[in-house]
Amino acid sequence: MELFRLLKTQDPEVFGSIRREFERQHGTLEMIASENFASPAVLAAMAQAMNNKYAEGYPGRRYYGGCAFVDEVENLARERLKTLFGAEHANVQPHSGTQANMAVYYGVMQPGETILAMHLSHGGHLSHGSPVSFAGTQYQVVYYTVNPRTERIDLDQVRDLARKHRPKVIVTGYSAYPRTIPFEGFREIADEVGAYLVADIAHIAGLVAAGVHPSPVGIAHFVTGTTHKTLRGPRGGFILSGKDLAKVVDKAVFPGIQGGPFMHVIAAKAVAFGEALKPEFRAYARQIVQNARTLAEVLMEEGLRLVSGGTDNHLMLVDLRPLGLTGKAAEKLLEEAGITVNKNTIPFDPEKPTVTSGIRIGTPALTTRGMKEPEMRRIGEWIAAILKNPEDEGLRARVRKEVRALVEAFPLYPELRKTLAEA
Ligand code: DSN
Repeated sequence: MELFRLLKTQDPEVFGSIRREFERQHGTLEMIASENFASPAVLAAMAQAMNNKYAEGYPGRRYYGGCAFVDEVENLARERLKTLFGAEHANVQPHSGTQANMAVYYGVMQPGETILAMHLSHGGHLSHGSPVSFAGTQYQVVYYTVNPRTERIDLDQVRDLARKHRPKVIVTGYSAYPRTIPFEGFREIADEVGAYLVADIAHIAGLVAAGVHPSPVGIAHFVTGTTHKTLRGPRGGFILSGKDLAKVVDKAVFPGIQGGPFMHVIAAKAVAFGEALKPEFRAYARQIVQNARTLAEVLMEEGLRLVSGGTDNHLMLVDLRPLGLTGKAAEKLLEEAGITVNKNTIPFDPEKPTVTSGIRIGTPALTTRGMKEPEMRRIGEWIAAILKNPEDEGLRARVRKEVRALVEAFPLYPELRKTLAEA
């Protein structure tokens, strides 16, 4: 790609960092549950002239001239997203999942009204009402938690809290919950107390699109999500709703909380939605879940404790307390061996969020590389061995070597990396 040569000539420092990041992604096992590898076509769609275009408003109703072609891509993105999820209305402008949630709250709530959401340390998200987020300072927040025995959502607790606090919005959908979400049960509770139900499918969007997780579309009033996790597109967000709430959504995104949309990213979203509509994507999403199940089985066979005893989706949470490790220490040990995960709180975690008692492990990115059950078995054994033997530096060095060999059998961005090397 000529573009890389141009960049190298003009700014060798930035070019160097980009090249090293490509090599890092190729050379390690990326198991952060929220990350993925967008296709070269998705990456290409962001490196183009639509970056330069202001297009406040919506297709056919812009506040700037010269929008004919950005209108084309935004219409494509909206139509493809609606088809993908069977939704009546789609807004593809949110810059992120947090912006998507912020827009929905802004659209239906006044400051000081109440959100009922899952506590952050039980799998929720900052934008669901953490005191350190806008959501926690603008709105009253009441938290539900997982059940301490099952470590799963407890709809009885959600119903009791909803009856007591009469929230304006109930949020379901999580960043660290390994089980299937009972969307219908949440909607019944929302209807009983007259609340709006928001389903944040940021993590599971690709699984929902492919039909390997139940869909909240047509159940929740609003469905928010991100495009870069299991959906494997550019970084960004989206909102789905029924036709009845289309105006609320669109006004809340622009002019409510955002200005000019990122049209180059919207072009890349259109490409990613097009990819997700292909039959291969369904097979990909099925494999993500099969890989997660296999990895969870191996970890448990090796004696590790998984929160809720396993997984139904793309991620799992390891409780490190029986091993005497913190999440912070485990993340570092695995990184030394070339395995990237993130420390994560577990339900009722006694540790601070910067330390934690758990790690979160996900399979979407490795599944994109083509890895399947045999690779998950090997990786699960490596992870367990490293966590059970934290003093063994030699073991980590040996696994690092094996990881290097494994990644060569599943090359990431081979053409792009070749072009970068030759630029
Ligand atoms: N940061 C994302 C995650 O890792 O789950 C959520 O926004």
